[in-house]
Amino acid sequence: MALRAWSSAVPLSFVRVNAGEADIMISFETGDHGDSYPFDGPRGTLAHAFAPGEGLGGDTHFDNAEKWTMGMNGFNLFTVAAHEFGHALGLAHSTDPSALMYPTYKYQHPYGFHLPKDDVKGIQALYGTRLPSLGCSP
Ligand SMILES: [Ca+2]
Ligand SMILES: [Zn+2]
Ligand SMILES: [Zn+2]
Repeated sequence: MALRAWSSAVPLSFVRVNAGEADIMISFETGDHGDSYPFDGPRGTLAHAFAPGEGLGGDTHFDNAEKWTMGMNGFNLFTVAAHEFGHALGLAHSTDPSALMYPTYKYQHPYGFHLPKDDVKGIQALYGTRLPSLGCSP
């Protein structure tokens, strides 16, 4: 669902893969987990994702020490996943506080979620737009 937030804005389709080599491999990790970015226990770093590329590229790790929830207590998995998948797709942080790619955790309601304008602009700059343009010249 967190990936669909992005794919609704760009011509990408995502396949959910649990084994083998996927473009975006998702896992929950504890402490030092072999990628030279050890997690730090509760709070602090919640997750990280690697920009697209070979090997670790696109992989997304969640800190197993956090209290992950589907609601507003602890850290909402949808919120953090949506942010991290932005990185996995190649986006950097935004300075726009309303953006999903703003570096501070802010609960996002998963249902009826729409990708904020700044993120749509960012992802479309990388992957193009989903809707064909009408071909009007400016
Ligand atoms: Ca942590
Ligand atoms: Zn990691
Ligand atoms: Zn981030």
